This record gives sequence, C-alpha cells and structure tokens, in this order.
Amino acid sequence: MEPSVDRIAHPWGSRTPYDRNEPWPTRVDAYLAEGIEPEKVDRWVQAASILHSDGDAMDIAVVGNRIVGVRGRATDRVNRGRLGPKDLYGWQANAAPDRLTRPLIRRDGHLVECDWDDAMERVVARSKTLLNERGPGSIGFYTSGQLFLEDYYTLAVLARAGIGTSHLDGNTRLCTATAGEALKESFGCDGQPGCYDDFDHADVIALFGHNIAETQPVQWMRILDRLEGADAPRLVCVDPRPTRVARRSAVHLAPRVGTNVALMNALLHEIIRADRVDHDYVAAHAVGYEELAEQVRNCSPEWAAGICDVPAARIAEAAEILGDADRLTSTVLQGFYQSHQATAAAVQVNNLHLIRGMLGRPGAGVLQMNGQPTAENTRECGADGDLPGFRNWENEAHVADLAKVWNVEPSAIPHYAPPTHAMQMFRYAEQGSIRMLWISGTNPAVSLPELSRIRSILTQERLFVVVQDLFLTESARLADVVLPAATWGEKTGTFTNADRTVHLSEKAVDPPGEARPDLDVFLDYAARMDFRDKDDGPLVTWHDPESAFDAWKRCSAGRPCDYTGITYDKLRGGSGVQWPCNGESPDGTERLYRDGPAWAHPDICESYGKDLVTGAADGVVEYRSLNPGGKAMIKAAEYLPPHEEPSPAYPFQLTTGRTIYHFHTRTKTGRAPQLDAAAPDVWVEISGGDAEARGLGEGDLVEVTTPRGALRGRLRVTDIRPGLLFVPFHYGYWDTPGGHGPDDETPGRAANEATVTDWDPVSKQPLFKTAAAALTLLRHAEGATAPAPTTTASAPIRNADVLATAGGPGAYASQVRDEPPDTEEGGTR
Ligand SMILES: Nc1nc2c(c(=O)[nH]1)N[C@H]1C(S)=C(S)[C@@H](COP(=O)(O)OP(=O)(O)OC[C@H]3O[C@@H](n4cnc5c(=O)[nH]c(N)nc54)[C@H](O)[C@@H]3O)O[C@H]1N2
Ligand SMILES: Nc1nc2c(c(=O)[nH]1)N[C@H]1C(S)=C(S)[C@@H](COP(=O)(O)OP(=O)(O)OC[C@H]3O[C@@H](n4cnc5c(=O)[nH]c(N)nc54)[C@H](O)[C@@H]3O)O[C@H]1N2
Ligand SMILES: [Mo]
Repeated sequence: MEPSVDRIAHPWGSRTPYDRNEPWPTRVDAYLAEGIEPEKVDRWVQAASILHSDGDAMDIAVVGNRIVGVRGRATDRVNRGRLGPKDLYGWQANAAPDRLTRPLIRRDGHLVECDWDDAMERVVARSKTLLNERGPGSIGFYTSGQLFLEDYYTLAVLARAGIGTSHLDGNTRLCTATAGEALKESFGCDGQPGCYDDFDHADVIALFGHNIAETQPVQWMRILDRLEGADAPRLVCVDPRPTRVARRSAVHLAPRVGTNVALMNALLHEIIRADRVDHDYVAAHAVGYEELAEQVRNCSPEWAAGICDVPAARIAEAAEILGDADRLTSTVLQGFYQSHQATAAAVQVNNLHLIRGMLGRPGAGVLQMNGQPTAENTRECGADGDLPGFRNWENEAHVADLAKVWNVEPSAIPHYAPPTHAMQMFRYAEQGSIRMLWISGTNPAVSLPELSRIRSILTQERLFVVVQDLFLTESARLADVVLPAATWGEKTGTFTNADRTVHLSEKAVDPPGEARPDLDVFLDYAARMDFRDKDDGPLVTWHDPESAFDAWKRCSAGRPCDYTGITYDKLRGGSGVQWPCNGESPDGTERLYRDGPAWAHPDICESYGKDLVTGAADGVVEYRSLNPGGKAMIKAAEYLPPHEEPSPAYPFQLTTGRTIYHFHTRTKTGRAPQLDAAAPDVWVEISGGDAEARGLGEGDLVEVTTPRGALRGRLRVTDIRPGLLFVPFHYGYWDTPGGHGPDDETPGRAANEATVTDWDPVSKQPLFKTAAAALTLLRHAEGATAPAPTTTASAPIRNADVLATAGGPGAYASQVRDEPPDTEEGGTR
C-alpha cells in the first residue's frame, strides 16, 4: 500500500480487500498541515466527522491552540481508521479569516458589531413582546442536522415547554424526514433497523437513489474492499446518473426521475410472481401482505419500462438478484427522499425486506439513510416535528410521560395539532403569523427551494430573523441579529450517525473571538427568558454538555433510543456505541428487529401512520384495527406521475445533488483549499446525445431556466440519462469571489433558484430532485471546461479533452495498513 496518496485525485485511497463475513481491515488515514510532523503534535483530541452522516471517528491534531490535522480512529466500528476527502481537509475552515467573532445587530439597515448582552437582550426583548402580544405561535425555530445532541435537546425543551410553540423543525425536513417517516410507516417508530456491518455479510447490496461513493465515501471504501475480496457482493444501483456505484453494479437501473414507485412496484411484482417471498416471516411479523400483492399484481416490468424508461429485461434482472439474495442489504437516500412520492417509494424498500424476511440478521438489513452528521439527534431529541424520544404527540400517555420528565403540565407541551414542518413555517412567516424565526446551523437562503421566495420572506420588515452561524452566510446577511457560533473542534458534545452509533466529539481548541458554543447560547436564552417548570423551578436544569447529556438520558430512558447505558467516559478511547444501550444491552445494539418489530404496538408506536398517497393521517382507531398486535406494516402505494413534467417550453428534467468534495452550501468546504480547487464553481451535466442534438459541448456557458428562476454554469457532457440535467446545489452567491448577489441582473449559480416549492405529502420533504427546465446557450466554451470533477459521477464522456482532477502536493494524505501502536487509551493525550 502506498504510504501516502493524493486524496483529491484518489478520493477512496488504497484497497484493503477482505472476504465475506470477515472483519473489515483497518487503514488509518491522516492529513497534517504542511510542515507539521506527527512528533510536533501536542495533543490528539477525540472527535468524529460532521461533514456527512457516516460518523467517521477521528482524532484532531493540535499544536498550541491550533488545529493542524486529523487522523482516523482505527478502533471505531464505523470507519476502522479511514477518512474521506472532506474529513481530511475540511477542518481548515475552522481557522478561516472570515469567521464571525462578534455578534451583529441590524442598525439603520446595516449589520454592526455589538456585545453578547446587546444581542441576547434584543432577542429576549422581541421574544417577550411577541409572547405578550401574539402568543407562542408567533415564534419559530429552524435548526439543523449539524449541531450536537445536547444542543437539540436543550432547544426542544425551551421551544416546546418554555415558549410553548409547535413551530420547531430542522433542515432535517429537507434531508431525512422521509427516512424517519418511512420507518414509522413500516415499523411504527423511527430507528434504523440495520447497520454498516451488514456490508461485511451481504451477498447483494442495493442502493436506491444513493450515491454512497460520494456522500459516504468511507462506506464505499468498505464496499470496494469487499468487491476485491472472496465471495464479493453483487450491487444493484437505482440512479439516473453514472455514479461510481452505478459503474460497479451488476445491474444499474437509470430511471426517469420521479418514477421510483413504479420501478419499486415492478420489482416487488417480480419477486412475488417468482414467489421469492419468506411466507413464514411475513405471517409471523407483518400485516398488509395481501394488499401489496394486489397493488403490484399488474405492475409488470413491461408496464414499468414504459414509465421509467428502463428496459423491462433489466428490471427483471434486478428483481432476480434481489429475489435470490441470501443476505440483502439496502440503502435509500435522496434520489428517493426528495421526490413527490418520497415516503411511498422508501416504504417499498422496507416492503422488499419484509416480504423477503431480510431484517435483523448480519447482512440482512435496510438502511433508511441519514444525510447530515447529527440528523438522527434532531429527530430523536424532538428538534424536528416530533416529540423527544420518539414519543407520539397524539398519545396522551406519551405526552404525560414527557411532561413528567420535564416537570411541567402536559398542557404546557403543545400537542393539539401536528408539529409544524419547515416548509409550513416559512409559509407562516410569509403570511405573517410567525414574526420571529431563529435559524441555527443552516443556510436556507441557499438550501431551500425557490430562493427568490425565501429571500423575500427573510427580508420582510415585520419578521425578526436571528441567525446563529460561523460565517456571514447568505442567510446571515438577511438577519436582524447574527450570533457567532463555535463549532466542531471548539465545543464538546455527542452525536449519532446513520447506523445509531453515538460518538463523542471533544473540544480541541478555543473558538475564535467571542464565538460561543450553540449550547451556551441556548442556555443563556433559557436563563434570560426565565423559563420555569410547574414548581417554579428552572425548566432547564443543566449547565454544560455532560449535564445536558445526562438530562437527555433521563428523557430517553425506556424509549427505543435508550441512551441510559452511555456515558461520556464510555465513549472515550474506544469505539462509538450504538443505541439502544441500557442495562439489557450495555454494549449497545447492532441491529433492531431481530425478533420482529418491537415498537409498533398501538400503545407504544410513535405515529399512527398516514396514507402513502395523500398523506392523510390515520387515527388511533384505524391504527388499532390495522395493526392490533404491533407487527410490521406492509404498505402498498400506487404510482403517480411527477407534478412537473417536461413540456415544449421546458423540455428537460432537472435534478440536483452533490459532489464528493463539497458539503452543502460550502461554508466549510469552500474554505478548504484542496476541496475548493477540486470543484470551484457550479456546472450543468447533460448527456452526450442531448448535447450533440443541440450543438453543445463541454465547457459551453449555459443558462438553466424553470418557472421559478434561472442559474448559469458551464456544461459537462456525461453519461447521465438522456433528457436529464443535473446541477450540484453547493454554490451560493456570496461564498467565493465568483459568486454574486441575488440583486444582480444576471442569474446566479444556486440550483435552488430553479427548484420548486412542493413536498412529499407524507414526510413534507421538499422536491429537489424533479423539475422541468429549459436550457439555453449563452456562449461556446472557447477552450474552457466545466469546473466539475472527473473522478466522480460528473466524469466527462470518453475522449473528452478535460484535465483530470488532482490535488497536487498539498493534498497528500498518509494511509497506514496496520493499527498504529499508539492509538489507544483515551482520545486525548
Ligand atoms: N460529499 C458530500 N457528502 C454528503 C453531503 C454533501 O453535501 N456532500 N451531504 C450529506 C447529506 S446532508 C445528505 S442528505 C446525503 C445525500 O446523499 P445522496 O442522496 O447520496 O446524494 P444526492 O447527490 O443528493 O442524491 C443521490 C442521487 O440521487 C440521484 N437521483 C436524482 N433523482 C433521482 C430519482 O428520481 N430517482 C433515483 N432513483 N435517483 C435519483 C442523483 O442522480 C444522485 O446521484 O449526503 C451526505 N453526504
Ligand atoms: N437543490 C437542492 N437543495 C438541497 C438539497 C439538494 O439535494 N438539492 N439537499 C437538501 C439537504 S439533504 C440538506 S441536509 C440541506 C442542507 O442545507 P443547509 O443546512 O442550509 O446547508 P449547510 O451549508 O450545511 O448549512 C449549515 C450552516 O450551519 C453552519 N454551521 C456549521 N457548523 C455549525 C455549528 O456548529 N453551529 C452553528 N450555529 N452553525 C454551524 C454553517 O456555516 C452553514 O452556514 O440542503 C437541502 N437543499
Ligand atoms: Mo441532507
């Protein structure tokens, strides 16, 4: 194995092949700033990555009060030492010269520096006025999937029981609302059934709308390593783009976007037709099989071929592989979740596993993925639209139980209507019933759909906007108060990845200037607001991360996400721990549902479910009659066409997503030189056939227009499916000199200028993956090429004259096969 590799040119590093059912070998990746030798490092401080949901465990290298690099943790179950490109280089953004170091308030139209007292008093004064004049429904909180568990729990307590508002949601609504909802629909409760170790045992791995090679590169390394070992798995990939996953698959289905349910119904049709059904499992553990069989009876591969534009024979081939699998592991992500039938499609993957009895055993698992590093905690702490601990807001016993934990009256916890989802919160702000919006750890002026609308909402005079961030983002520029936050490496806390693994991330250095940890800001607000419990004691009784964690443990006790067996100390030194972790399973729990669903009983389920097609909520009576025994629920859904289909004026389908080198709106990765350089500006992907038919080629400057707006970028010709355009959504308008403000005459470069305000009726997750668009040439390339990577799904078609993406001397990272002798005994040394 090469001792060091340019991890921009070779994002997945070198292979450590292994055989089926063997443990994944370790490989410790490290990157230290130029001129820093390992011996010069003062301390290694334990942490985990917050640039995706994988939970890659790492140690932060510190010299003085400066972060100088990172190293993977060999002992961790998630990554066994490996790091992805964002993990390796992303930390450099912490020390960017334009970090916010002081609070800002808007005075005479301009944001000016002030001290914390001024800023907080302004927020508190507005909160109190609004509470008096308009009541709790005038205040909303829009948070993140990137803070820590301790932050969310505190926010949930103060928003629900302090303010008493039902307007609290996370950007997890854009991200993994469908994952949570699909799990509730099938298993009665959120909670990831499978785990990453399932990749070690599976003989078939199916990826549904999930570009794992780029979005969880470390798990892709694991799959690549298995592909080179004995008894390698076969991959099935459902994605309209030629991702690395697609290129390594036994079968790649590239459907027309927005047709996932048709495709899934055809796969289920074939599996049922060939009777690849585990009837014993179904009889013992599930209800609803007959309805599914009925629903998919006529959904033949030929039928789906006409809708999805995929050859029927390929669908049949995929069904055969899925039907023959002896241990099937599936993952689902945004290609399914950000669609008009998101939950309906994701639930069909659960159905596939239920009817094949592929749950709860090594290699037999479904991963309804998370995207953000801490999205799981947003959900379980109730900082999304749910109550903490996966409690059911419609179940009075659950509300009473939560009220006991918080020592408040049940009536103090709003539960008269469903908690407000983020898209609805922005609607209320637009209509004027929400008058204060506190945005923490998210950049909606780039990440929400239809940006011209979002800008006009956030700039309203009557709306008081608070933004808590590291940088003066597009959103912060529109705020009335900007609070400078400390982040990863500068604050301590825990978070939970997509396979329920909890990690501790410790403070390594001081934050810049007066920036404060999010927890301190929320605690400060709670204290200034003087929120009280029912005995007139303080509502929020904790004062630092560890005491916040202990408070959360009490709230999680006896719930599916039981943390009572976890302590900060237990998380130090070794591997992360998977919840539930309690007296019964002191070392955590690898897989849920070994003996069938455990949380679906009507008295304990998190939700009574919804109609998959309309989103209409079922009540407790319907739930009891459908599922009296608390089994898994097989829920069928008919296919409905996407809402916005191509037309003569907008002849293309438009989809959006990610590249391996950047994270979201690039506030961090745009400030890490190696990552920035690998993909410095937006581009537009088009198929060879479409380009040729229009006389277009690599590097041409084009405009993409939808009824909402337009964006400009250079064209990259790839093997994407014909009729489809792809635009990465990473590029806002202020983050680099190439960007320009939204008021300029020329269209910007943010994908969300073009996306639509619309959402899945069940999960309320917005539709970022389907729109109809027009494409116009602005000027030919004249030698320019698209600023798109060549190493990924955006690789140019063969023979294109494009320079290969590489990082050069500044991007070499070390990789060591054997466990380094000095890894253990606590993360901090
Ligand atoms: N490098 C990187 N990694 C990340 C992130 C990041 O910003 N950058 N973000 C993290 C977060 S928050 C998330 S949510 C995840 C997202 O991770 P992914 O879901 O893997 O990422 P996306 O690129 O949004 O979408 C995945 C794929 O969906 C495909 N797709 C589009 N439309 C359809 C469709 O109609 N049907 C099907 N079957 N597929 C379709 C696209 O071609 C794309 O390749 O990544 C996480 N990891
Ligand atoms: N078109 C299109 N749009 C999309 C998507 C898509 O696929 N296509 N994907 C959607 C998805 S899945 C997601 S998850 C969202 C992501 O959208 P956003 O959440 O808006 O994206 P980020 O850039 O991650 O924004 C996080 C913000 O938090 C700040 N931050 C980072 N760490 C901390 C911290 O510790 N404390 C505080 N207070 N702030 C911090 C960062 O500087 C940044 O400004 O985008 C969604 N939007
Ligand atoms: Mo996400």
